[in-house]
Amino acid sequence: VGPGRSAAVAPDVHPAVRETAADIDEMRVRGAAAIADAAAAALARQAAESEADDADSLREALRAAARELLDTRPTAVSLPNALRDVLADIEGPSDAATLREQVRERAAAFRERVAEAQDELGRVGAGRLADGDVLMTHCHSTAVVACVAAARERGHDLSAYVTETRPRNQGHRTARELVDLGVDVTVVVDGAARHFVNDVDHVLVGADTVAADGSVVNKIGTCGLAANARDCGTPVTVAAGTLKLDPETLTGHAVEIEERDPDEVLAPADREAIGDVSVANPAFDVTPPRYVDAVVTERGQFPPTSVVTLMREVYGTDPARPWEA
Ligand code: RI2
Repeated sequence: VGPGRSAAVAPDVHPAVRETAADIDEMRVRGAAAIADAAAAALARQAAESEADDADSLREALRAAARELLDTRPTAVSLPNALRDVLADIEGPSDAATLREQVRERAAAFRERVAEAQDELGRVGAGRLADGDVLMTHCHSTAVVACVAAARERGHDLSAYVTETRPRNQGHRTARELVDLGVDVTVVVDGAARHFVNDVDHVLVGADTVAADGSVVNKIGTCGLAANARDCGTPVTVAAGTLKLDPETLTGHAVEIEERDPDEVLAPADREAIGDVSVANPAFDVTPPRYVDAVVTERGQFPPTSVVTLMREVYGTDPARPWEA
């Protein structure tokens, strides 16, 4: 039983929800946008196939499913934001059939909006890129790839330094996708970022969460990269749709940084060979707004100091927690 997971979990959590939660937990589904999409799809399945035959039991099953999903990765706010959206107004319906249909419709609309937002964000981000530009990126972000794809559609030639992104090497996926888009890619070890950042026109990264003060929570190593970029005068652009804005940070909530398995860093045999060491494996770090030039969203680009206004517009000031009874 993990944090927030009640020992009295409703028995009606659909196996597909448990599978999705395991996929997110073990990073077979990863990247904040993909996590949100998978969570919405799982809730729709829960609503459609739950055995509950009255609205109250269905509500309880949906909340239990939402809590299972939430218990997976604590940092990506796209997950609670997806649950907020799909489960909005679940208190309303008085019969199970109406509630089922409501959740199905909301999940479908949410998934469509997320896909459209990504395309729009790509167009906004492409506006910052010029023909011949050299980028540097870290980890794998579908939002970053969308910006590059839109720039390529405009006929811009681009090259990119892609960091491996230890310990899970998500940079390999970025490299493959950028090569498929016709970008001239150079893969570098994470420690080489400072060596090359002076030669690039933009650092372009994604985000897992953006806080109300414009701080950007992204893959570990992003803050060092952004600080180095600032030192060299290289602009830092963060591609992050409004799904990444954490409305709870408006009310002072801090973003929890996920700590992952030490085995991702050192295999048990290596650890044994080294001797008595601890391993720390935070998945994310926090880049302060002073290192960020622009946050690119589907609603346009913003300086990090304007994120708070956008956040209020999108989520209001009192974010719901529909997974709580
Ligand atoms: P999109 C990833 O985290 C990276 O930190 C990436 O920048 C971010 O999610 C956003 O990804 P992880 O899931 O939503 O690999 O832009 O730990 O795809």
